[in-house]
Amino acid sequence: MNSLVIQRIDRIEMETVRLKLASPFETSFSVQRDREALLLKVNSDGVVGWGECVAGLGPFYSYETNETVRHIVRDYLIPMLTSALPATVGEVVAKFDRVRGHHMAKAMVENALLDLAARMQGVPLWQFIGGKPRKIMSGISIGIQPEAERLLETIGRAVEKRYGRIKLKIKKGRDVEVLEKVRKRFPEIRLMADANSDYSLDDGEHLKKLDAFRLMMIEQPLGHDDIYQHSLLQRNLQTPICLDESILSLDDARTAVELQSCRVINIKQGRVGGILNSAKIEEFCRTNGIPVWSGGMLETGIGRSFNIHLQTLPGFVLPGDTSETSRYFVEDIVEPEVTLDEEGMIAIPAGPGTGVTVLDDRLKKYRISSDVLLPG
Ligand code: OSB
Ligand code: MG
Repeated sequence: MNSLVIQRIDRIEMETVRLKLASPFETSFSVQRDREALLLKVNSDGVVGWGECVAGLGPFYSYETNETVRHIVRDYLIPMLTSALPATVGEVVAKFDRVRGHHMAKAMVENALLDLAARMQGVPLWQFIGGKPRKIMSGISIGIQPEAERLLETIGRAVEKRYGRIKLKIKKGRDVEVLEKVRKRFPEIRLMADANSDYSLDDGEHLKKLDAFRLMMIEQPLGHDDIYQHSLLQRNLQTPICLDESILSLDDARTAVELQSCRVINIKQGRVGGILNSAKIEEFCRTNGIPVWSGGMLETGIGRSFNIHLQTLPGFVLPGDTSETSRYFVEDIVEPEVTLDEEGMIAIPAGPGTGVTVLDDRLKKYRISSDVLLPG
């Protein structure tokens, strides 16, 4: 890990933007029509770094919300950051350990500092975190659709685009019949399902029916904070379980692997407290034969760029939830857009830091609030 020391931070701003989603995104826990994203802009000696928070408006995926993140960042993390300097990003993040939980808040600050430090050094983020330059595989996460025919059309377009795997959101009552239709129409695609904790152990017999559909994995079928019950379910399922919500740290990953609660882990850098923690989990999983992939949270181009750089680490051997920009938003706030090449792969944005540029006019157009945190 890179040891560049950040001497001082001159200015920190927290912004909120609201972007319209290209289409509503329905999961077992909510229907989302737009994305309200919290952004952090840090400035040191004229160099600017950006971070993005993956939290949502309400506490439905995790207990963190944009409002809890504003509070934790403003009242705890920024004071800890400024009193830690001069320091490396790793040293700053270590200070944040004193705050329990609130990983999404920590990740946003860490992201901005990593972007800043990599730009100060003039190197791309992948290099700064010890990755290898390579194209990134791309997967797509499709929300629950009101009509099966619409879903089949959407999958058809994704297959044409050459997405590396298709993930379908499922919930009770919207699972077996849907997957049956999809498998019938698309016998060969790499397919998986994400339940976002909609089931319980009592549904074990029902979930066994999913084994018939040759899914790559089923993501987070049981409790959002459960690891143990997933181990009981995994014993009776052929389909590999992938954990998302319940892996908040390296210790959680260790527990899950030890208990054999899953055979795959979804690493969302925001959920585990940032890129540095993600790299630790990636290394642990790689040395223990657990494939990982990078989850998404409908991030803008800022957050998405961190997910792209993260996937240059060697343990990311499965396509993640990193899709084309146009799949998410009518209009994004950064350049360049994420697009798939003819092979369905994503190129790492070139240039120092994340390599993406936040467009000032777009920021102004979509900004709903802005707060100067430093000088305070
Ligand atoms: O469970 O992976 C999830 C989006 C919001 C909250 C939770 C999840 C998701 C997705 C979308 O599946 C992933 C993406 O950004 O493409
Ligand atoms: Mg998930």
